[in-house]
Amino acid sequence: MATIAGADQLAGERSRPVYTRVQVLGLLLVAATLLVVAAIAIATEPAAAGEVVGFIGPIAAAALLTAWMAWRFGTWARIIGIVVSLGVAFMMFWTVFGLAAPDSFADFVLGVGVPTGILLGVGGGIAALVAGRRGRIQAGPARGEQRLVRGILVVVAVALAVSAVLTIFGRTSVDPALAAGATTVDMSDFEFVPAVIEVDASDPRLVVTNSDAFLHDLAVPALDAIVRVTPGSSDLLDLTGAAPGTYTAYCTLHSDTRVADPTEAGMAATLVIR
Ligand SMILES: [Cu+2]
Repeated sequence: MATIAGADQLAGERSRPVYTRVQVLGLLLVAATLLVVAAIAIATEPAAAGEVVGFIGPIAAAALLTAWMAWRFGTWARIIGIVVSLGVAFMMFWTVFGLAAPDSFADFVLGVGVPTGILLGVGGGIAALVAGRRGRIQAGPARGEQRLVRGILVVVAVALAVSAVLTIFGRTSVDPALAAGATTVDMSDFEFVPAVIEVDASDPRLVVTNSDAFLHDLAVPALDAIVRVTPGSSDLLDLTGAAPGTYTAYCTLHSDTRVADPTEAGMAATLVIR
């Protein structure tokens, strides 16, 4: 009897419902994406890295653990895989906006990897549960499933390669002749430097440089002005004609523009036009 039970167990380990592979791939894609972005953050934003890794690390660990469980165990582990995927979707829904920024590699990696991983984690999990109930079990990878997995990985790899090229070769700088006399603002470690930007009303032009690996912008909603600056780029924001006064400048991607106080709003600064 013991031998038969052992053989059953062995068979159970080797054969899984079809689409289990897809769910595991989804969870691994989420984890891999987050680890890549954590590595970029550690390498390029030392001051902000702790915060980024503190947020990303536990989610990546949960995705990895769940991927292993969905691979190793049965129905309950696939349900946990679906729940964890939905949890990641809830916490990281904003990553999808990165799809709009192929010229900012770190943002685009998140935009491609996390939503794709979530879709596969949920979709693959549900399909595996249904297949398991219908007794559609396989010992090795089914051909259709294998093709799907390979196709997704190729599309992701091509998209990331294009993004890397756009990020590196799409960098912009401001002509030194145009930059002469303008006020410089740096975006570094998810902060504006200086935190109080002072300009003269006679020449309120800003040369805004993004020193981070993530996309930023500088927006002054009260003046209806915005400039988007990709990683490693500099761009000019011309505020000529703006009335003297004190304004709040935001990175709309990393702040709450409804908060007027720049010290409370996230990535924001005070702009003084004299
Ligand atoms: Cu920003």
